Amino acid sequence: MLRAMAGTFGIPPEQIERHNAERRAELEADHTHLGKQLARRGLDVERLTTAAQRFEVAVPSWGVGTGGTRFARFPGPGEPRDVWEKLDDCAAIHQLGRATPRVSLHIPWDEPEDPSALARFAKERGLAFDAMNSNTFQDFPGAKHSYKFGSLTHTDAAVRRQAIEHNLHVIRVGEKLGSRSITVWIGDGGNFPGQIHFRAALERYLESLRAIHAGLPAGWTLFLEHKVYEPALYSTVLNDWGTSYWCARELGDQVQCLVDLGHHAPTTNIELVVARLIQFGKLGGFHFNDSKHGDDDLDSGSIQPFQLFLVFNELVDAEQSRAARRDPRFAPAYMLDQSHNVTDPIESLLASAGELQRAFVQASLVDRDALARFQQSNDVLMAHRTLKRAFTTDVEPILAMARLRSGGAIDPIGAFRASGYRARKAEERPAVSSHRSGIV
Ligand SMILES: [Mn+2]
Repeated sequence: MLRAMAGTFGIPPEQIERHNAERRAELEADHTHLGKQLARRGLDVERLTTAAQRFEVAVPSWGVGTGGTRFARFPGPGEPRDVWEKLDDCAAIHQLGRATPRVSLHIPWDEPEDPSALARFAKERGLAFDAMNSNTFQDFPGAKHSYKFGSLTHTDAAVRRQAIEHNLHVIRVGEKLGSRSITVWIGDGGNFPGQIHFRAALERYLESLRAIHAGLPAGWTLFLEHKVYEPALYSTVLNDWGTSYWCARELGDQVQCLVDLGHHAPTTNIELVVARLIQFGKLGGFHFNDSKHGDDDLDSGSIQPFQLFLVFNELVDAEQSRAARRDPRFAPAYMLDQSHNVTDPIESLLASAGELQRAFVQASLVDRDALARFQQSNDVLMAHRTLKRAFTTDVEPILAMARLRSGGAIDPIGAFRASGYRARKAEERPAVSSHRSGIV
């Protein structure tokens, strides 16, 4: 269904200007004060504010709909019913937060009938497309073969061929949208010991990925996303970063590893995984979220903000010491991958983009010369405190000033609530009975 541009889209700019006018003087005072404090530490608040303005993370098309658990889903009023309405919500998020100019599409959940029309629609709203996501972890109407026992690693070559063809189709759609990458996550694995021959399944994975890789356009990147468990509960085929690294290396330069924070065992040291992949030249991107117990898909920075900071500490360190990395093109793709079950998805995505930006700016405060000296002299406590000093600095005035200077809202969630956007959408978008939703 090609929906005309019915109704109004976005937040009226004069509302954002009014919101900012009421807060600008206090923000300027806070920003100036923080600038003086940081100057005493040899840091330039203007440089940090500019860096915060440049920070970008993609939002997932499926993230603007209410998520759900395997038990229930509680839809919110005015939630988007199709990909056009999802882009409207993504545009509102970017309008207020100014950190999310790209959308990551999931095919076939958000399959556009006319990709060129969707690309124009997005451009009119100041948006572009990030990595494409293929889905071979569930069956869709009309499919000849079922993925019940696997997709790219299925024992039957015909099922593998169908899954390969789907990925090639997703790449073709992505080309029309201006995307430059595809993320492949599969649900393949086993629920019972003995069900799957571990090594044979991984060989089949590589063989299928080689076929997808052969159809990858020049300039594109293929991201491999690993996951330790779920939906397969005993074993998964691409279970961890080491396996992902080995496969990416086997497949070639256009293939990189993608780290979804929720796809690890609860005690995994994720910042160490990040450092390893940087060192080996294979860190391609992230799916950001947070968790307490497993793949919880909670909002980024909501449970373990220090872990998020430590991940960005590795990223900023790598950015600042180019010689330490093998890959000179180092520019990992950032995307949020969360499920919003009990909050307004727009508010959660605004908050999460802000949390990533915060972790990035805090990591930029780390005194790296001092840290290197403390590490060299084995001054453990001071090395740790050097990181903690950056982590405990309140950089909110930098984030708010970055938003203001980029044309966004000083307090994006406050501005969103005051705008009446959700109530307006609830009138324009009567609820539909069934709604595709999910999270990978
Ligand atoms: Mn993911």
